Amino acid sequence: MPVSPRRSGTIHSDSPLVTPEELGLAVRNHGTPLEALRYSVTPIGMHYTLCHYDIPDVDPRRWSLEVEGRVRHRLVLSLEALQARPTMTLSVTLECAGNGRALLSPRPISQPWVLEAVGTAVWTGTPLWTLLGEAGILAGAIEVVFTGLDRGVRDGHEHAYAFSLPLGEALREDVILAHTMNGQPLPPQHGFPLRLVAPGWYGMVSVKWLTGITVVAEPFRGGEQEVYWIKQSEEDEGVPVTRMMVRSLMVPPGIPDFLTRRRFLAPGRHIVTGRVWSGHGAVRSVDVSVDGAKTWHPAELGAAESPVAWRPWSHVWLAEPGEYELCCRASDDSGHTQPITQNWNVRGMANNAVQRVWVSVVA
Ligand SMILES: Nc1nc2c(c(=O)[nH]1)N[C@H]1C(S)=C(S)[C@@H](COP(=O)(O)O)O[C@H]1N2
Ligand SMILES: [Mo]
Repeated sequence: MPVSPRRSGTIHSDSPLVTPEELGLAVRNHGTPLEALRYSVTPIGMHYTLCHYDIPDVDPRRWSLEVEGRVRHRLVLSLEALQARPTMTLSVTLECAGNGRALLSPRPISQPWVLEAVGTAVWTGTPLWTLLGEAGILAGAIEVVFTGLDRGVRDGHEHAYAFSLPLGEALREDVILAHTMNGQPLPPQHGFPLRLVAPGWYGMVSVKWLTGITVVAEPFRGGEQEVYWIKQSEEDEGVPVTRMMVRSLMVPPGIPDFLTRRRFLAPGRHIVTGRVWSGHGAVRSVDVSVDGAKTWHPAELGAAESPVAWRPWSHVWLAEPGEYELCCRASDDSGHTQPITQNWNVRGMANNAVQRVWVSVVA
């Protein structure tokens, strides 16, 4: 019995074999290959993508964005009107809250991310706070709900993809209504013609195919919001998934075995490289281990393209013949350090445990 019976929520599996449903999701939603961590800006097509339902077919001439709810003036904007507004451009690292989920045991059955659900793009669009300012926020407003054009069914309920931000977070100067990704119109899978980009937060709130912005006076519990809770059990009240936990990843060194991805490397001096980011403040350090997280060596940190984009790191490794388990571990200014073992939770959210890469150094 690989799959445990469904109680009220998420199904889990102790089996190393993925289910046909997980395979179906994995082929629709691809990750960023880890060797692409070499690019400070992930090329379009290599950037991970997650679409819960189907990618909607959007006619940009008929599409519009509506701003409504607890606002003085309801606004309806065409794509042309949005493109004509003042723009900002920012490099932003987005990570899916489910990144690392498939490494948990038992594994929550959902999109089976290993470690590749992260990427950095240069987003251009109009700052959200200016639009909310024009609409005029009324007293009592506490959250802003973002609704996409895509619809689906979850636990028997049909709904549009929607997610909210607390009002204060929505009014931050770096939140973008983006129509351009890496200098090109948004590709269909990344939200054409318009998406939200909320830097520092896990990806679920950066709503694609955005069509509605609703300012509300009650906590929003619709759309996908209920899914994004960190709970120890189905009965646990839990805490909402919000900003990205600190994480570092390395480009696996050497060359891989086709199936196992175990690495092979010649002895000598190697520069191990990777990227590091956090949604909870500046990154403080990255450490590298070659003995499976027993001993650590500080890595060198490079500069980020923006305060909300990942930073490069590197570490010189004098590799002698033998078997190694490489790990990287980061800390941020909020006092968080990546855990060495998994922090399990029911839905497999925000698992930022250290990456492990097995390397054979052979002449
Ligand atoms: N409308 C809509 N927006 C969405 C999603 C979705 O399925 N529908 N997926 C979310 C999730 S879970 C993530 S991690 C990011 C992924 O963005 P990307 O596909 O551009 O990398 O988009 C978010 N925005
Ligand atoms: Mo996600």
